[in-house]
Amino acid sequence: MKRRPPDHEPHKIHTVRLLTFFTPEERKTQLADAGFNVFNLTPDEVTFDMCSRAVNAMSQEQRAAQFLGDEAYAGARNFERLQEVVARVFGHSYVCPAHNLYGCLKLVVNTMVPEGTSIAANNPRSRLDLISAPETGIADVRGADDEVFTGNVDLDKLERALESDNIALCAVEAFADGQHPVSLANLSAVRSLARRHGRRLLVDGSRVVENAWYIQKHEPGCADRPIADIVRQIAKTATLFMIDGAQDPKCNTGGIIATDNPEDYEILMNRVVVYEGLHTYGGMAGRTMEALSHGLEEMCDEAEVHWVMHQTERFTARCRDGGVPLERGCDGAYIKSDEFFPDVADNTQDLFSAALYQTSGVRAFAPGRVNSDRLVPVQIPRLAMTNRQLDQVADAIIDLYEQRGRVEPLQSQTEGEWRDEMRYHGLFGNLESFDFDTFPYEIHTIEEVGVLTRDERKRAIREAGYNTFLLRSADVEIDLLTDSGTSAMSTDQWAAYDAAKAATTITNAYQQFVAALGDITGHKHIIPTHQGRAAEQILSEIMIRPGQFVPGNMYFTTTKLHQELAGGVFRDVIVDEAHDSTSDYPWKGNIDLDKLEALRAEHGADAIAYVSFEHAVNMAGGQPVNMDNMKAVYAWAGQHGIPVFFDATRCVENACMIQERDERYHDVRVRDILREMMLYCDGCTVSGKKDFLINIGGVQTFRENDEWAAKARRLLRIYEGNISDGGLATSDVAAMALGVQEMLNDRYIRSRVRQTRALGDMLREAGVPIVRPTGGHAVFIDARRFLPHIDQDEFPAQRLAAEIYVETGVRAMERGNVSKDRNPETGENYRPALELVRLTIPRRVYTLDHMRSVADGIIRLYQRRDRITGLRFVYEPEKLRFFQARFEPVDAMLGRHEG
Ligand code: P61
Repeated sequence: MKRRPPDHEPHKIHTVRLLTFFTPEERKTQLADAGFNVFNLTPDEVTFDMCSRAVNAMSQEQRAAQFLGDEAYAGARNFERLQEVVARVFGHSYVCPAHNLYGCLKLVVNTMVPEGTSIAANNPRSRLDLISAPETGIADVRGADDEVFTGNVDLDKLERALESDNIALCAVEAFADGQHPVSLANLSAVRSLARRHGRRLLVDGSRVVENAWYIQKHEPGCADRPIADIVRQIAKTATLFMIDGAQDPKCNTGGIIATDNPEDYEILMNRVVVYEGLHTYGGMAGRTMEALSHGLEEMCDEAEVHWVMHQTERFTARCRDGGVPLERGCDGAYIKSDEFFPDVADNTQDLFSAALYQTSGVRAFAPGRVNSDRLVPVQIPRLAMTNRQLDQVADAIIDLYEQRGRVEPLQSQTEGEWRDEMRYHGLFGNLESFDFDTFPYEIHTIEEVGVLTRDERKRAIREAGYNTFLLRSADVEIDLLTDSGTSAMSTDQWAAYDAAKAATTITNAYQQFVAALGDITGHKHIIPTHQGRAAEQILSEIMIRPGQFVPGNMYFTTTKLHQELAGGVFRDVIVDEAHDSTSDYPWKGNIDLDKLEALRAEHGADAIAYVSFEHAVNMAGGQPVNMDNMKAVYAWAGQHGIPVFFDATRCVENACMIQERDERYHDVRVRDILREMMLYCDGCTVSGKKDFLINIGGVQTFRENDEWAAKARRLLRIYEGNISDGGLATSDVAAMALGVQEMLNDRYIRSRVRQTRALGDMLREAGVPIVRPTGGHAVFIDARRFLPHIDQDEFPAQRLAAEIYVETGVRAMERGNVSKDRNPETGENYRPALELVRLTIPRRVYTLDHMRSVADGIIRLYQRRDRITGLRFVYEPEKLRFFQARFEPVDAMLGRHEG
């Protein structure tokens, strides 16, 4: 089978870990303090840590497993599970646990390599020689013949060694030194030879998955075999199979030796108590065994393996194409530091590491002994980085290579055996810095997504009545239904979530939230609510007298509903450009002051409850309001004694678009822009589920007015919960207190807004009609122009959202005739000017590769658009019909044949 490289991650991001970027001066200081040895830098001083051991991203299930530790001393449930998984994944009946791979090696050497014997190994530089007794010999039996399987054993050499060298054990490393894979055929031949001589075959499978991928790709007859199958065969071929928990299984530590041989198991089990711990935990915490069990099963997932290896190949190719001297690695590019600095005699590995850190903040460290090697592995932490980040790390290396002549050699100040002991004197070469332009976070945990075939998706959407709200999340591959509550929280937020002390009184979390948001907004009253609509209900009840008008810059469903429930009458006062999907006007969220004034002139100021002023207007396409408009509206309202309330749900995106689009604000931090915006209102309602980077929460603020705040708190007590939480869990308040700070990182918010724009640009360049300019949170497709042959009463946007799902597995949301509903007086559909499909981008969840894949799918659909038909209702609810409505294609026959 010929496989195409995957075009995006086969998962989405569940949790992120924030990254720090440093100025060149900060890096120089930190490097000098570290004695020019990057080993001495803490992770907090590093932007990208290019290491593949113990820093991988886990699945959320694996992370959850870390909270399921049975920490009993003997016979923990976690060990029982580990045994079951080892039997399933490796086919071995016995498991000896150890604290990590070193523990595994020590046990084997200690029990199975008697003094005076030797080990035949395909990696003479593994730790075997260090762990073994001084007189133990290591026979290097690696062959040099095979171009791909460079880790293969030379069978003649092995045979000679077995006959003459008093060999106790044959040791084969899958992907020896991270560079040399072995073939299945070679491994079986080694096993036969070893068996014939009555010797054991020990396989180090810490990188068994990468090795299996090479076998699948290159070994004859293996192309159609699943990775899991190949892994199992490698493991079964070994008499003793060991694996480092912190490598392929993506744990932070742990290790096991698996075997089918009861005598060997007995030997190990009796010795493990000496060095590691009892035979049912072997130096691992119960939680580590649980996470390891999950990791062992997940590591064989076909899509995950192909993604990891695609990243490795892509990264290596980019470095190589940039001229950088390197060798292939199973997990990255291994830089030949001596060729990188041909004129430097000593310490070229540490010189490369120091110079790369100086120019970019990237750390690549070559562990081990001084002068034992010349390679510096630049390894990719499994699943933790995006392709864009990796491309830029490769570019940083290429950049350094181009200015290598300006790097000054290091003078060692210490005599050490190990590289972590070294300290140097250095001179900072006059080097140009590499500036990153990526997400300021790495992936901490990932989340599974639905993977259905096209036929399965056709069935799913039919069963969902052609309504994407009724699809199961498990059937969706890339979920662009909403950016509401779908953000990935950071590890800092999770830590705060976990540590928060719950109470029904004032809490620390509440105080932190009030302090943080008070500082950001300058508003006196900060009142948490369980989400946006709770704040909207409270505000509407306090501020609206029945019959009063509420002018707003386009409606939002819940906002308008609560205004109407309080007896208000909504009036749209947004600028006309907002209703024209083809207008490039940059401030389509602005309020038209003439429309406002006309309303006042006709009915009087007293007839206006307040101005409902939304940032980055959702229904208009995420379109921003400019600062002058906020000022002008507030000034006008002040003159007439009319309050102004922001719907600040997407205030940070709005601030970011002001920074980008208004040259007066190009050099102003988003935080300061937001602070100014917050002057021009009397308070805000916010759905925290968007910009605040949380999964649940909201807030009501008042800038100064104590009376309104007292009324709001009274209603909060009645409808929602405590004044300190608005009905939220204390933990969620704690997460929100951090979210409001993280949202103001300029690098983050710019990458967010640019990601949305990138999707818009890809679609626009291919001719797909979208609302222009692209706003902050979503790309809106103009369904009337995409499907001009479908009448609006046959719901082109609804049908388009359904077809996008069938074509791509992407879930979008209708924002058109179905959402707008019927006019209660005439019973006719409103047929709004904007008949849109919204592709909404969750925060910190998807990458540029996901966006490219979404665009490619929609462009494919656009090419066959004239074969798409409309829909008719088969079920139409009375209120907010878009949530539950069901449809069928108007031409059912045609519908069945489509695509
Ligand atoms: C959304 F189809 N938005 O965009 P709550 N104001 C604004 C919002 O965007 C908003 C709320 C208030 C959603 C969720 C959603 O008909 C729908 O925290 C500008 O959801 O209560 C929510 O905040 C309400 C989608 C809401 C809908 C209602 O996807």
